[in-house]
Amino acid sequence: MKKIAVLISGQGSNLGAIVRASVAQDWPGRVVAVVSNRADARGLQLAREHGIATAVLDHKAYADRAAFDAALAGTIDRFAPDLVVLAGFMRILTPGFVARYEGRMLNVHPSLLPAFSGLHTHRRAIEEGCKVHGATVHFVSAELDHGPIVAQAVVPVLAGDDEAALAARVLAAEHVLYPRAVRWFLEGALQLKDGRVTHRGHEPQGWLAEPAA
Ligand code: NHR
Ligand code: GAR
Repeated sequence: MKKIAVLISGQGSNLGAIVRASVAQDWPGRVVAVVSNRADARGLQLAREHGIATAVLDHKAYADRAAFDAALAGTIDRFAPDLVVLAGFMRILTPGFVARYEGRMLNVHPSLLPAFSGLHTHRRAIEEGCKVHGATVHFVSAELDHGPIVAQAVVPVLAGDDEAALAARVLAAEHVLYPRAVRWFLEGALQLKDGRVTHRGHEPQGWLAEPAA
């Protein structure tokens, strides 16, 4: 059984989607640890309810990013994960940290990369008059939100959408997208070559998200 460590900062709905899918679909891997930089992250409660080990490392308790990342790596490595999953994790990671987990760390970003890297993606997509928006799962590289793209889901931007409405539509799409991408990784279905990711079985890696029921 492969081991997954999930890093969170907030509600952990993507964590929940991954945990549920891993059990329901009997994946060859399970979430064994959830690490948060915030003690009040809702996702920690969810992890405890599933009997998953948790750890909290408050980034404000460390002198700088390098010190935080060193402590974070120490915590993660105690669980010897095969895969590190960022799920709403809000701290930029140092190149040293990223190198340690190269090719085995995924992130879900709430935009169709390379558009809108960074923060406030939904607000920016509305301001630009975009008609579609979405989410991207990518391998994490040292350059923020620029790692090799694994999968993308597209959602419409509807007239009258505010930031919250659009964020909710993207999040629902993430709950399908991210578990699928993580499963592909665990199955060994992903091939990373020359900065591009392909699915060995030629499954589509991008799609229009189903509208929520
Ligand atoms: N680290 C590296 N090196 N590369 C990536 O691709 C990363 C990463 C760390 C996090 C997630 C990312 C996202 O999906 C992610 C990808 C945080 C920020 C940010 O500005 C930006 C992008 C992402 C995560 N964080 C502020 C900081 O100073 C803090 C913001 C806050 O606490 O609210 O670290 O969007
Ligand atoms: C998700 O939309 C994720 O893409 C985004 O935060 C949300 C987390 O939701 N990530 C970032 O903005 C990273 N900077 P969750 O905690 O319920 O999974």
